[in-house]
Amino acid sequence: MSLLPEQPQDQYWMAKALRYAALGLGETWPNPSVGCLMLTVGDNENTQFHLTRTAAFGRPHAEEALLSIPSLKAKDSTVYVTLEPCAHEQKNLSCVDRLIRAGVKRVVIASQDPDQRTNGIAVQKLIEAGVSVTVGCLEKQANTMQQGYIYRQRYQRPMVTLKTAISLDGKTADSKGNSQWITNHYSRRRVHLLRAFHDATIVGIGTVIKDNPMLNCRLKRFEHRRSLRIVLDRQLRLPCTSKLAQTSTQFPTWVLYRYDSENRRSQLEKMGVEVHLLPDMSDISVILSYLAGKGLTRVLVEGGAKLHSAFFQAKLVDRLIIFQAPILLGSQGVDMTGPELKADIEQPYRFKLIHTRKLINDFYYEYRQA
Ligand code: AOF
Ligand code: ZN
Repeated sequence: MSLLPEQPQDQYWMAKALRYAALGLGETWPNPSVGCLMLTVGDNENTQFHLTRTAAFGRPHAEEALLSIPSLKAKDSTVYVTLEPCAHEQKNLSCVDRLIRAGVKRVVIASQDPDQRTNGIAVQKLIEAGVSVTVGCLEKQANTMQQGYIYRQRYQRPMVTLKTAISLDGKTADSKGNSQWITNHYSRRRVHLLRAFHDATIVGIGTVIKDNPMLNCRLKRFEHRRSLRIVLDRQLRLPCTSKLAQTSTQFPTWVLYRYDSENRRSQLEKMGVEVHLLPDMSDISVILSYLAGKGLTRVLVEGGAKLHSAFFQAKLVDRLIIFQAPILLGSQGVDMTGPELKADIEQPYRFKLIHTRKLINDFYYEYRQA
């Protein structure tokens, strides 16, 4: 296999494709959100670029969408893709065959596809067809952007983001359990964005009973997003009067449960809630592998303390996002984790700070597992 080195402008174009692909996160599962950018030469010799990404629900793929642009002059073009083009044929041609058939001259790939039906095969096919191929352009950035998809392929689990809003003294609610207004408007908008860019938001049933949350994204321009809302509810206690149950035909809602109560199950199903019986709910990794089996690639965990503890304890928090407000809630307030989480200074749960942002009076902190 003979790969060619990067050229001077490659990173510039690939960065554009990556930024565009990132906008599709949360709506393409079970597929990755792939970005595809093609450089063509226009009538007056000027360079033009065309940019597509994987469509909502995963089809059409980015390359297919790009190659169906009317009057596109794909012959002898250069194509940038954030993931190796697929090599498996289903009803239609695979993306790699489409690119070859279109006569593209060069393909620059950020990252190889961990899907065994494609891994390395597409690269080989392109080379054999006489296309110049470069692999690894902005690979690290691509792997971060596509982490959810890569984790589902490699580890059979989605990538996990845990988000919480705390006071200066680390409390998520006051002594009465009130938590609605800890952080400001800007922080809350960011939370809505986070929901939109994840495939699902997960909460424990305790949080649903206490806060009666909606867990959807209510930002203009993102209202069409339909991220799943998932409740971990061992005993199927989700009230039919909860906002989640009441709005489940509008915003897809799943309940994962362990102990059947036929009456409650059929009531919830009639309302539009999807119920999933799991043989074991004590182990977070079992739950995550079940969700990966259903196609989920990125999940957002939003409380409560008990669920946070379980995710931390299982070392299954890939990304931790904290919004911190400049208030004190006192020692009677609710902690971010429950008493189940045991740690000490010799062996703390450690994270690496990768991003901070000031949101007027609040702070946004983003960590990765160290
Ligand atoms: C591409 N371009 O935009 C995406 C790709 O179920 P299917 O047939 O849609 O195939 C899913 C696989 O396609 C997925 O595992 C990954 O290998 C690839 N995704 N490939 O060429 C795209 N989204
Ligand atoms: Zn494809």
